[in-house]
Parts: sequence; structure tokens; C-alpha cells
Amino acid sequence: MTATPPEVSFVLPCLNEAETLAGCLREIDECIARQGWSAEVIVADNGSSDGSREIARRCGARVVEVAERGYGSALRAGFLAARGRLLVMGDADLSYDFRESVALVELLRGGCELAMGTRLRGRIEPGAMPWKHRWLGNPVLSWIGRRLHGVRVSDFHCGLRALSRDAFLRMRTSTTGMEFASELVVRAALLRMRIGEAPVTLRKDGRSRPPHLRSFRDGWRHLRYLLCMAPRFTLVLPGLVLMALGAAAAAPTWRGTFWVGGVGFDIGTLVAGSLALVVGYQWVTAAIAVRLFAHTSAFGPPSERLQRAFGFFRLELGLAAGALCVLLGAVLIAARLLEWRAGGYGRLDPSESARAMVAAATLIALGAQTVFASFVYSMYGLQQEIERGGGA
Ligand SMILES: Nc1nc2c(ncn2[C@@H]2O[C@H](COP(=O)(O)OP(=O)(O)OP(=O)(O)O)[C@@H](O)[C@H]2O)c(=O)[nH]1
Ligand SMILES: [Mg+2]
Repeated sequence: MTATPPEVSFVLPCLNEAETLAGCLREIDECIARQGWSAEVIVADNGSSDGSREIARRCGARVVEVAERGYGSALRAGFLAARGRLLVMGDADLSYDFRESVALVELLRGGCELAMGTRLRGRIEPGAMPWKHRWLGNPVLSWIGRRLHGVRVSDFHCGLRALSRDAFLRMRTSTTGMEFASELVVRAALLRMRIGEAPVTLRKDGRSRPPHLRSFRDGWRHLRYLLCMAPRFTLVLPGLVLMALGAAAAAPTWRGTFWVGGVGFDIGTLVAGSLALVVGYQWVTAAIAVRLFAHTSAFGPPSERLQRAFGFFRLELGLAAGALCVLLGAVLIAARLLEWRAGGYGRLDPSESARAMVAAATLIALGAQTVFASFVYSMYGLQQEIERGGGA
């Protein structure tokens, strides 16, 4: 092993690619020789049974044997074993031309931390991509990824890409399957890394058996990942919308029937509105907790606005606001009880008595949630103090 590490490490995930692996490795060698790069080639394999590993070794590649199954596990282990400053990844099925990695490496040398190949803005040879991936899966999921994560990446699933080793280590990836391809982009976006893009060609792969990728299972895994990592869109926005709708429904109906034209909205609207208000509030408070806590590994640091808001947050303030809500709810119930007593505990008209009870229950639920959230948020404050050294 040489003392000076190479500049570039090619990492190929491989599962039973005996038909095509040697061809890929030949193209990589050609690329390295033509560019005069100092480079190494790694084949990350988790369980090939068709002689792929032997082929890799025979062609001079280093084989990293990965115990955990999956495309993401293989790449992650390959990247961790790599010694190069720049990592190039690409499939081992001859669907990519590794000679096109030159543009990606140039992007990294120019300061990008992640350089994405894009087939959608490059070239897709006839028969290389099924129509449902070409016109549905790839563009739609990439569009959702761009909207949710604010990145200008046209092809979230391109298998040929490059990233700096340092960027990969900072990403702290965790997925094991095909959604690893989305994870690299999402992590880079959350860590505000510089992302570049270069067109690449997708060829028809050179193997005779079907691909490992399963359209619906893997499509769902990508989508699920994109949604989970975007609490602002999955929790905060729907939560705020629910709260607004809930308040708009509950406010006019909690004192009596509310007429719009000839339609009277009553207790049913009040119950539905109150429920929406409480559920929406829970989503928003949960999302804030997620953003505050998950900053180290999952979502990057909380936004500056959120950090500033927490400069004013005090546990006592949250507890007082929560307690006030609960108290208001209790007063409302007490007032109804007194009225009931004054009437000699007779039969109540539920369309009237339920109104105050729903309003009171809503206030109590919001207050209790505020108390709960305040404790959770103040734990974050304690954690920050520990990180600043105040907890020593
Ligand atoms: N080590 C390892 N490699 C995998 C695994 N799944 C897929 N790969 C490799 O990842 C690359 C891409 O897999 P494909 O099955 O071609 O998936 P795809 O290119 O996204 O999908 P298609 O466009 O349908 O071919 C190939 O080099 C596979 O050998 C896995 O579980 N472990
Ligand atoms: Mg393929």
C-alpha cells in the first residue's frame, strides 16, 4: 500500500454483476490513465455469488465485503474504506460511462462538495430507462425533492456522481437501500453544501438478468425519505393550515349557531374545528421539537429564526402560558357547573351545555400540550448549555 493516498477513489456497488463488472473496471482504468489521476478502485459487494468479487480482484480493484444488505450499505462501506479525497460512485452494470466522471471531478476541484450526474438533462439511450421511470418516477420524485429541500438537482437518482470524502463524513448517512441516492442530496442540502451538476449518458445496461431496483418498493422508499426529512412541509405547514381552519370553524360557533346565508353551523362544526385546532397545534409543537433535537444527525442546524425565537423562550413562560389555558378551560367548566346548580341540577340541553364543554376541553388540551412542549424545548436548552460547556 502506498503511503500517499490517491486523490480519487472510484466506488462501485456490486451485487452479482459478473457479466458487466470487468467492462466497467476497464473503462475506469482507461479514464484514470487518460487523466493521469492518482486513483484507486473499490468494489463494494454484499453477497455476490456469481464470481463478481474474483473478477474485481483479477482486474486490480480492492473488494470491500459488506455484511449488511442493500445498495446504501454497500456504498457507505465503500466510501468509508476509500482513501481518496474525492469519491466517484457509479453502477457496475455498464449503464454509465465512467469516462464522463471527469466533469464531476472537475466540479469538485472547483469547490463543489457534491457533483451530481444528470441523465434527464444529459442523454438517455433508447431502451436504457423504462418509460415509467423516465416520465413518472424520476422527474416526479426529483420535483418533489426540489420543492421539499430547496435544491437545484434535476435528477435525484442518477447513479453516477462524485463527492468529497470530507462531505460524506459530515453527512452521517443512515439509509441502507436505494433511497441512499436521495439521502446524499438531502443531507447535502440540509448542510448547505455546494452542489453541482453535469450531464451524463445513460446506456442500456449490459446484463441479461433483471435489475435489482424494484420500481414501486424503491420509489416509495425514496418518497418516504424525502417526506420524513422535511418536517416543515409534513408537519409545520399542514399543522398551521389545520389550526387556521379549526379556529375559523370554532370561533363563530362556540357561543351559538352561526348562519351563512340559510345554512346554520352549530355544535358539530365546533367539535370538528376544535379537534383540528388541537391536532394542528400538536403537529407544529412536535415539528419544532424535531427541528431542535435532530440537528446533529438528521436535519442540520435549526433555522436562525427558530434559534432566535428560543433566545426568548423560558420554561417558566411556557408553563405559565399552558397553565393559563388550562385555568381558562377550568373556569369555563366551573361557570357551567354553577349555572347547572342554580337550575337545580336538571336535565341539560346538550346542544347548549356541550358548547362550553368543547371550548373548555380545547383550551385544556392546548394548555396541556404547551406545558408538555415547554419541557421538551427546555431539554434542548439544557443540551445547548452542556455543549457550550456550561454543564461541566
Ligand atoms: N452491493 C450491492 N450492490 C447493489 C445492491 N443493489 C444494487 N446494487 C448495485 O447497484 C447498482 C445499481 O443497481 P440496479 O439494479 O442497476 O438499479 P438501477 O440502476 O437503479 O435501476 P435500473 O435503472 O432499473 O437498472 C448496480 O451496480 C448493482 O449491482 C445491493 O444490495 N448491494
Ligand atoms: Mg442499473
